[in-house]
Amino acid sequence: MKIAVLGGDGFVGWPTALHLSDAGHEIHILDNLSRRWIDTELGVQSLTPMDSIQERTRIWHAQTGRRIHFHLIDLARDYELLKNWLADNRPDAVVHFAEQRAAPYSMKTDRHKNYTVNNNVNATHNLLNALVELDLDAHLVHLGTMGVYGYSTVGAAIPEGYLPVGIETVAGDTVSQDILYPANPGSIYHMTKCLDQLLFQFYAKNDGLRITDLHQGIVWGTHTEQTRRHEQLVNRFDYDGDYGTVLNRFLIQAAIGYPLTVHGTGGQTRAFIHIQDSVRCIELALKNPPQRGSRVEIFNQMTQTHRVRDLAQMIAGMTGSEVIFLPNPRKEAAENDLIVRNEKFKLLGLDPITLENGLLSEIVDIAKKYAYRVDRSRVPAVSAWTKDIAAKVDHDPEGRRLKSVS
Ligand code: USQ
Repeated sequence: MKIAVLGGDGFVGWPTALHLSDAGHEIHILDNLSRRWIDTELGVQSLTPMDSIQERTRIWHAQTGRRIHFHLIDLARDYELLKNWLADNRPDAVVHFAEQRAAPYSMKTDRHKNYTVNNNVNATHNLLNALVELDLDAHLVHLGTMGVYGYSTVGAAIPEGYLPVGIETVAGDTVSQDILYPANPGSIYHMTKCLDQLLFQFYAKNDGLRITDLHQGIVWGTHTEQTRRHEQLVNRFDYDGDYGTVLNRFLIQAAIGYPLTVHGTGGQTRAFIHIQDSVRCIELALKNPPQRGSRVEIFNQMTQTHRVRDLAQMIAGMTGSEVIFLPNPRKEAAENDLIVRNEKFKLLGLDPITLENGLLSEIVDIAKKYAYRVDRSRVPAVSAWTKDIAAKVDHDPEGRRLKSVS
């Protein structure tokens, strides 16, 4: 297949582009390189040394003989460029990662809220609009988030996208319907993915677009089979307070002798998936497109759930690190349970990678290898969800220590 990978320079986009290229597909990355600009804005860099996208694709070609093509396009702002590219290239499938993906970044200031909404919603809408305008029947696979559901704790399993409901009619009968699971976003970033869902629902219904939405959990790990092949194919690894996600942050913190930073009681339960499984799921989704005219296909792209404090204790047990409980900069439930249905990918053949000491140690080793690149002052998570919370959160991590356990 000819596949456009939108946002193919990012944390999941890059290993996906390599995985699909390795599987024999013709890959075109469309990216505005905004993630690299945001690193510059925040004064941080990936733990792993990343080459330019052109250099990365050159090395991939030298290693495998396969070409990955790169096109510098801003999907949210350059509608005509995007439309012309799609018209000229007519891909069979489009994988859409091209959104600002960090919840803390989206909550930093009013400017960051505006940027995240404008960028994410416009990128998605421009793409859908162009597909319709060009009569392009490409299968659209979008990377969504488990966060659209809001980590429900009602004691029932979260279904894969749709909730069967009974609605009482005026005649007193009960009519059954499947509705999108009620959206309950916890940040501006998560809210944009809820808005994406509605855009998809409309365009599938109105124009018959074939769309798959992947509700992904928190990704951990860094390498895939392809990124291991050469030092310069390495994936990015974020550890800073805005872009670093919880498990990867704990692993780098363990590697540099920084206390593991649990927010609140650490009773938050979240869904997780290894980066290798993430790219496999995208390939499985591409192989199983919905029929034209059918509703949006939704998968829960996660393999395990874990409580944040259990993860911290597990890594502390492996590495001897200290765990600290910090005032939570986010507005979120202090404790929640999370039961998630995820049979659909398993039925398609996914054999999940689970959290094991071996794998975690391997990542601590990567973290140790590049520990010299870490700026410790960028480790604290200081983006607060409300002005009230901001007033209470001391930005000095040592000063924020409430209670520590070893
Ligand atoms: N947390 C800590 N300590 C830290 C960092 C985070 O206790 O040092 C806690 C947070 O308060 C939160 C949980 O860990 O309760 C998860 O935070 P996270 O930063 O790992 O994940 P999140 O902000 O939810 O976002 C990430 C990705 C996002 C994706 C989402 C999937 O950045 O793109 O959509 O995970 S999900 O969480 O399932 O919504």
